[in-house]
Amino acid sequence: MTRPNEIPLSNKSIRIVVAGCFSSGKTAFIRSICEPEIRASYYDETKHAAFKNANKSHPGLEIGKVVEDEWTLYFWGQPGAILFDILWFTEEPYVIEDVLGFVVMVSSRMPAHLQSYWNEASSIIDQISSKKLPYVVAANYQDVPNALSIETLRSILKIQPEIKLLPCIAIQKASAVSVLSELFDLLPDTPERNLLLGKIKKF
Ligand SMILES: Nc1nc2c(ncn2[C@@H]2O[C@H](COP(=O)(O)OP(=O)(O)OP(=O)(O)O)[C@@H](O)[C@H]2O)c(=O)[nH]1
Ligand SMILES: [Mg+2]
Repeated sequence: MTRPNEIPLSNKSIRIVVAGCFSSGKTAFIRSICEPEIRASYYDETKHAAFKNANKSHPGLEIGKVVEDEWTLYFWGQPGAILFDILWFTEEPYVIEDVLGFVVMVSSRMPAHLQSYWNEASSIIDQISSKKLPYVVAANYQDVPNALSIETLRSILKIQPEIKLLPCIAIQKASAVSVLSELFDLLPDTPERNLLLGKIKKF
């Protein structure tokens, strides 16, 4: 299994997991980075009777892909449906095998059910931090009126000062790319990392 000191850049096939609560902007983030190459596997609730009464969360796993010279970057969107939590919150090593790191999306909008939403967001951050892999937290929806500030979100979600909590507008490619660059900045300073980081900044 890959560990932070053994980053799989030499594999040329890299997996980055984009996690977060319902509607935190995971799909927007992946689309911004991967368009037009996204290969998403959503179910369309309007066409599948089984999902007719589900909330608007995408129940499917989504995977975006960017090919950059000899590297292929895969972006795995954590399905919003609670049903899939086992994929990410299990101790089974295969789930994070070859994962380079995580981007955790949190919404900067005032949630309707404050405490439960923030509890869920905190729990996702806790789970991911326990994986001992690099991760950044993206404070998404920074463009909406009355977006919560980075400082406020840090305090509400009790995110330690050493963890990167970054302003994000996932529907804007430059913003999503900047968050991704910050994740790569956490990797060991090797020529391969620097080459790939240079390429990512030009996405
Ligand atoms: N204004 C604005 N809209 C955003 C931003 N990020 C996402 N959205 C929009 O918010 C809605 C929900 O975003 P998604 O990317 O679908 O959220 P998600 O986390 O994938 O949602 P689920 O998969 O259902 O859990 C979509 O209509 C997005 O276009 C943002 O930073 N600013
Ligand atoms: Mg989604």
